[in-house]
Amino acid sequence: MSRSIDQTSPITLSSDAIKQGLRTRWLGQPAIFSFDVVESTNTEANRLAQEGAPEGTLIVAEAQTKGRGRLGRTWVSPPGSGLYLSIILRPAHPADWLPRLTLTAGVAVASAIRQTGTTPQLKWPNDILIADRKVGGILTEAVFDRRRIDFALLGIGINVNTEQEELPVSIRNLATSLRLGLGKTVSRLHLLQALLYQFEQWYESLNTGNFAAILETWSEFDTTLGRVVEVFLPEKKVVGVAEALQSDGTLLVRDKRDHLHRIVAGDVVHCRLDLSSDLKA
Ligand code: BT5
Repeated sequence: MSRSIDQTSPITLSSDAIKQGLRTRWLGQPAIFSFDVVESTNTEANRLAQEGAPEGTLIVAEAQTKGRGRLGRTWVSPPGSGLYLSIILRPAHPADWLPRLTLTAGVAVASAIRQTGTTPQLKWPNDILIADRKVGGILTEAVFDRRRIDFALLGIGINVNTEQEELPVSIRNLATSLRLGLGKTVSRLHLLQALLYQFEQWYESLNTGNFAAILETWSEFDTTLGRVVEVFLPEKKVVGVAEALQSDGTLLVRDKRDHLHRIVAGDVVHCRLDLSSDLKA
């Protein structure tokens, strides 16, 4: 079902344009909200979900003025060159299921990007990279009713045709775009449609209990396992070798004292390999 994605489509991501050729069964089918500019598509999604918007509602924007990453960080969202979207989901699961959603979305994003002609890497838990530079990120947020998920907001940002100059100097050396990686313009519309199709398929695998298949595909794109990593947790920092993914998607990191740390969510920095000698010291 692989389809090449090139620039032959309209420039803007109107809901009509997105619907045409969209091959999903439910994702984007209840409604697509397409904005020129919003503070954050996740903020819009939250508002709509609070008002009762059903699972599969899609929010897309040409630009964000307060695009956000995790832990209050910013997602730089210049107009017209990237994809900025949020999907409303209503999974009937407890809170500790959410990390699986982030990994599932990573597999969907990576699979869709692969159709543009480049194979991206996934950095645990939420980064999409090309040649070790960040090309996209996933932000999973949720509202809970007691300990169960009332709704989840899956936010995805991808630098598609973004030029270096559109990114602040502070992240220029860490970030890239599909256009910069491939040397050609990519259709945001076709990439979005491919991504929605991929996500719907993988989300159904997740819901039918086939997370193992998702982890297996995640591992094909993985760039974290086997590396020396620093993991920043709220209360401490763990330095060690990223050894394995557990069946629930958590990361196992072995430190130099041979202790295994189970990382549920955290900020992971890939270290240069020469740090591994420190670990063995
Ligand atoms: C993420 O956070 O990577 C999640 C990004 C999710 C963005 C989408 S866009 C649609 C939806 N609506 C939103 O408001 N957000 C979601 P995190 O792992 O915390 O990474 C944030 C870091 O990535 C920043 O601190 C920068 O270092 C870097 N960064 C920011 N903008 C970037 C960009 N455009 N390209 C590459 N790196 C970027």
